[in-house]
Amino acid sequence: MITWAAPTIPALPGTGPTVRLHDATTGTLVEAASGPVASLYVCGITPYDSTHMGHAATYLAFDVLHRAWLDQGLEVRAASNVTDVDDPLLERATATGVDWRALAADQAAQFADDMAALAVLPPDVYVAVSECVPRLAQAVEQLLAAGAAYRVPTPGVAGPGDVYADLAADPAFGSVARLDEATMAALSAERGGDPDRPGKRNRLDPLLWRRGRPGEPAWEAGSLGRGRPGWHIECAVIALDGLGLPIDVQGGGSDLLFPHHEMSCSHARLLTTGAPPARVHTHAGMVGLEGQKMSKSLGNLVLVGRLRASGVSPSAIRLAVLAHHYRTDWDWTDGGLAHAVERLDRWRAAAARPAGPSGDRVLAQVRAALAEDLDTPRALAALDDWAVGEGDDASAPALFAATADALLGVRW
Ligand code: 5CA
Ligand code: ZN
Repeated sequence: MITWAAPTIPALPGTGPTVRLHDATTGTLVEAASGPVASLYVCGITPYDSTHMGHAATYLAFDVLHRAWLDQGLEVRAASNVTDVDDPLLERATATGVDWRALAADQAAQFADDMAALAVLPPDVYVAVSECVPRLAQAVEQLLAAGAAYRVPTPGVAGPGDVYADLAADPAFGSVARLDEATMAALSAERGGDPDRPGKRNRLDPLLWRRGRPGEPAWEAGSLGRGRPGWHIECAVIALDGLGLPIDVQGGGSDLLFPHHEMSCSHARLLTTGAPPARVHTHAGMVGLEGQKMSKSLGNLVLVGRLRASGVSPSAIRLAVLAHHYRTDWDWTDGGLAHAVERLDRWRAAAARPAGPSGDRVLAQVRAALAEDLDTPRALAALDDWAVGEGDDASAPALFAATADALLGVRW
């Protein structure tokens, strides 16, 4: 997939401290990168109804991590997928009478345009499912050959059946989210699983390959028969091929911890050495609207594109999001946006002064806040303090502006 133009990042003096992140598996703060090259996989969009503020908040959270890593002096390798072959997208295409490819292409372009406007650093590896079906089919065949997958007859379709992963083949299954059986069953049913499908060995076993039903997109895939890949295998293989395992950080929204990240890690382990595929699992909280999760299925969406079209600046959108700690669940409100617009005005005016309080100090405060689990509310408070403070540091206004731009992607 073609990504979007990278924002320019102003140079800052010195380097930032080591970034530590909350790991969902252990519940502790851990060093986010393991060496001079940090790798990040963020689960990408299913391209319809993009880009809503929940999507934006997730990608902004990991963009702040990306920026903090660069500031730390690390090289960053980032990868993302585009789930352009999946049930909800296909259902939407059918319901609206649009070809699924046209819907996906249109919405992926909207997403790229919004990400560029929001100054989100593009991933180095950006792959859509439709671009890698033969490779995904090969991974499914590998799992079948290893005895880690099995076939379930497909009603009404001749030839080999659908393929499911056999979770019993993976002794480490469950080690990512560490949930009990009942919670796993409930979440699986809610989030794309099919616990009641007859013929499965375990209710949680996830789909790896779905034989083509009439009217559905399908690819010829040798011994698997015509069909399409399941969801979790895409992220396992795109991360494995694009970044190599283990990656440092597996990211996405908190709705993906289970089953998606549990299953994609399970697939990745079984495709490789059995070692943990990601060192750290970190999730952005859910953005809601009037008390409900913002989601395509509920249709309660605030779209970045609509806000931009109404004249809201992308930096104000970034500030409205970054005012919340990335791991909390929060509601998008008009008041929150208005506050962000005011804050941006205050910062712009403060940076236009001939001098201000120490620039080195505010840079150090922002760096320290971000290094501690991306504490953007604390970083914003430090910048607020600078903006209302008095001082005679003539280089501070420029450093203040460069700090906001380089580390938070906020500019004026
Ligand atoms: N294509 C899959 C991931 S492989 C998917 O979940 N797509 S998505 O379009 O539904 O979501 C894209 C990203 O935004 C995911 O990381 C998801 O966790 C995140 N996300 C979705 N809704 C919200 C929300 N309301 N708040 C915060 N993040 C959200
Ligand atoms: Zn994913």
